[in-house]
Amino acid sequence: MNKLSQNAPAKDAGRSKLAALNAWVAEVAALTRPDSIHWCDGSDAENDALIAQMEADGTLIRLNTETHPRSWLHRSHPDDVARVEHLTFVCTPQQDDAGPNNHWMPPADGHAKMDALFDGCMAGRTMYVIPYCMGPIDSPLSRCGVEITDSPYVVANMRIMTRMGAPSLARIEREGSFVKGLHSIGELDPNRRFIMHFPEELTIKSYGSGYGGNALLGKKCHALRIASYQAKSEGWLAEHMLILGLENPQGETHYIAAAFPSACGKTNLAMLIPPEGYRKDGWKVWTIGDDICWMRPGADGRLYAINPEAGFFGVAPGTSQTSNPNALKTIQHDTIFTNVAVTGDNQPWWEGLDKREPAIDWRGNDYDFSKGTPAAHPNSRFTVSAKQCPSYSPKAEDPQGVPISAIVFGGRRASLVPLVFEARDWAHGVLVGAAMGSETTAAATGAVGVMRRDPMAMKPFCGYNFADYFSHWLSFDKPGAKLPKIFHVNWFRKGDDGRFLWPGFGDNLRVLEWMIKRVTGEAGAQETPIGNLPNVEDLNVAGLEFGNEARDKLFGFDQAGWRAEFESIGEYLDGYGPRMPQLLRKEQQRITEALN
Ligand code: TSX
Ligand code: MN
Repeated sequence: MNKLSQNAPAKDAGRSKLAALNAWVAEVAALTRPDSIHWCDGSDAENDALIAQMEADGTLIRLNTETHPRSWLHRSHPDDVARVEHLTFVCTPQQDDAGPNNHWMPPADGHAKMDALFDGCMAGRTMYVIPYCMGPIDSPLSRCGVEITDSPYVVANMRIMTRMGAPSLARIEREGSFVKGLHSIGELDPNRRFIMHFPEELTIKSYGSGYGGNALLGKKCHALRIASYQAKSEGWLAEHMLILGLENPQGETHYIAAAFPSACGKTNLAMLIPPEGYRKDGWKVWTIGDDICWMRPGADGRLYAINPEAGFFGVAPGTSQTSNPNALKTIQHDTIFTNVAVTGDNQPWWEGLDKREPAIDWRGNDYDFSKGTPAAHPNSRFTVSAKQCPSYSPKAEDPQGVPISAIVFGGRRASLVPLVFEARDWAHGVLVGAAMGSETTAAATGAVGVMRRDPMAMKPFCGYNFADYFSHWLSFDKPGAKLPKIFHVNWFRKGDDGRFLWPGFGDNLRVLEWMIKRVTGEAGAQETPIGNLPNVEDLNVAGLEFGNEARDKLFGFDQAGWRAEFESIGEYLDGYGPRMPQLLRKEQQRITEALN
């Protein structure tokens, strides 16, 4: 190493709880052989210097300073634009512990494979040591990690997405334990790209990608895969859920956590603006988080939740003044855009934003409208601090977390599944989550309209066997527990003519209102074998007009269709083998019988 290690903890830290961290950093440096080591303190000065360096070398391009102050465009390698599920592994000693829902490798093989790739990979580069905290820095629900990376773009993003720097290092020194994440962009060769998790060692190794979910290790790798594993042994839940607060005209706020597979508008729901009539009456929606929720039972038996993230890493395409005005306000300044297009006057642009014409596409080429390909990459992103969101809840920083009144599962289903139903009890709700499915959109796969099951929207993110995960969920139902009610929603039901039957967006508040009124005992429902459905009069539909078809399909129950669905659910659950909890299978059988 030809440069001093900047900002490194004092030498006497060797005798403190930072000894393990210092030893690991030294071990990684010996393997990857960087020119210098920079310990990130999270300060403005540090960020300014990194940004200036990235602007100078072209990693970041400054956007229009009048319309988007202090905002930047990053163009990733064109082969490195999304998470790589087929290269993502969970390395547990027993394959059964990773389960059929994960790619698996024995830990020793995983380490050997990764260490060979990391050997000397940081030569000529700076190695950044990023201490971070997932969750409010003073919350008992929060957990710390340290990411080592050779990407300054990762540092700038981690600074927005986590509580990064000196306060986190201090917490690590107090607690001693932290998740170790090692990342290198490597050669960006898709054939030499892996993301490996070692849950028992609280370790992540990611090589060959600079893209968000593969490189910002605090997010999917730590806060979902590693945390879900920790949560199982420690009695809590790490979930792929948004969290919002719904304030009624009496000033009472109920908190809702909701899991949806991709392309269902999680960020839009988290930042929902109530319809005008509701706003006039005093209803408000508060955003706590748009992607990840950590919850655990409190002393009163309720589940208390925090958002472990400090920012939004949101999909840009489709974000507009009609779909999400709060997101647009959030990203007006101090935002990093990745793989979006730009207009002639250097403003960020993406499909669905507005009617302007982009000038340059996400690869940096002149945009050619006649080719028919999108100007922004379909998975292009914004990275922005949650504090910039107009609806950001002050409770998001509360170390105690917020009590959850309702858990919502959902999917994109053109047929069969009604607008909303309520699970009868916790075990039924767990089945509803386990059976979740969604139809693919062009953005995800190219094959449109194919139903994929994605239990609790955790298929790519659960760090252990799904059968054990369902058992863990079921285990929360015990004496003294005051669990939230569980619901299922479908904003995407279509009529025979292929048109969406529910207006969605702000009008989804009507559905949230019904849920909360079910929780407080103020709203009615009709009992059916699949759960409790609102009668049309139980849901406030004032100002909306529905024909008979819409009424039937949004609020009705198709017995024959559900019989077939429950057969398919049974087969799906059997695929998880003998570890599958009997209670879930019994629940599936009970409903199947009621349907016959
Ligand atoms: O995010 C969505 N939500 C949740 C909003 C709080 N989207 C966008 C999905 C892609 C990410 C929706 N799309 C929703 C929805 O509730 N509903 C729909 C389907 C839909 C699309 C357009 C219209 C109505 C429904 N109406 C018009 O275009 C006029
Ligand atoms: Mn997500």
